[in-house]
Amino acid sequence: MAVPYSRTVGALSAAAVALVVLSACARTDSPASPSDKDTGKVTVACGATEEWCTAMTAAFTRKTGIKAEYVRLSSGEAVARIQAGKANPEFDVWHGGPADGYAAAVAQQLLENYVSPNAAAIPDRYKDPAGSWTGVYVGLLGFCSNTKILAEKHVAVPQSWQDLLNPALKRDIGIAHPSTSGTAYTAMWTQVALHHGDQDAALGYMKQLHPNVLQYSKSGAAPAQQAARGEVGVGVIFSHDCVAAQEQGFKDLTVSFPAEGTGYEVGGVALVKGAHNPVSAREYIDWALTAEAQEIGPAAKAYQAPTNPTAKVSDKTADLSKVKVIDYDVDAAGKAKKDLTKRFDTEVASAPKA
Ligand code: S7P
Repeated sequence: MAVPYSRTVGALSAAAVALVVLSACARTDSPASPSDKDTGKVTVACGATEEWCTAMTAAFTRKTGIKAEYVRLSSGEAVARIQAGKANPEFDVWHGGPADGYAAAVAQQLLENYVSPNAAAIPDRYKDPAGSWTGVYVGLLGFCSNTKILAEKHVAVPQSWQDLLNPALKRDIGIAHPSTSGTAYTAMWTQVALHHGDQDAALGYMKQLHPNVLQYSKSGAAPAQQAARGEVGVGVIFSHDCVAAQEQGFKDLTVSFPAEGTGYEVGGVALVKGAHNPVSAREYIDWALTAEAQEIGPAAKAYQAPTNPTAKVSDKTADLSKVKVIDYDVDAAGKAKKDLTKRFDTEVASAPKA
């Protein structure tokens, strides 16, 4: 039987009202309120590659008509910039970069909770239940080796954290500085986890590694380029950044993972406290959690695993189930970040100058 038009419209309207109510209920924190001012644009502190940040902000604008700008910042820089703008925020959203940086920002009250209705699709292990950050991708820490350089030194591709301490690798390792780089802090916290929470022992490992480090870069992905150019034999980076460098034509690069277990990142997205454009910012966050947004990565040579289980996964993305990972406590890592990086600055190496 044909359903009368008025009943169809009535049913649709009721469904629409229910959807609005449901979505309002889902936004348990920080709902858009009539007092929310918004100029219809969004400024993003973006923690991944320039190419990814450009692709993401452009796609968001295409989808919503909301103008989006970004500034690419390493994790420590993002926290410092958001902190510096606390009274008059420069950014509306932080997107990309390991979630422990977000947890560190929460400790400084720099983020506002926002539970996006789309966060329901994201597995619990990839989001803060209160909505201070929500995961958009997962990346594995690994070793990016230049096989030609290692062969010249008669050193095998490293298969463990212990292998990196080989004296034959003196000044032959590239790693970023944990004060500026979220990647390097992931490496630092991985040591804490591997040493059962003993921060002294973790710093002890970093001190042992120090003579093998050529230099501490500001940004986490830089050691992929150092390894690609043959300046170092091994870069300690997120494995997808090594894959991206291989794609640029650096065929001597190879990825390996440490047998003891490796750390991983959950790349986040979050609303900046006091954002000037909170309505557009929430819309950006909602969008960043969709499969559509998370499928953009590979087109920008970014091969992290999406957190949205319905997003297609690139065949260049590492299979998380095949790599031994440590139990990475994002919250604990974030809370410890300020003190631990300060200790690294004084006990191991000072942070790189801008
Ligand atoms: O290149 C993509 C990516 O590895 O960049 C972020 C990485 O931590 C670089 O930022 P830092 O300079 O702070 O280390 C990751 O979130 C992302 O997967």
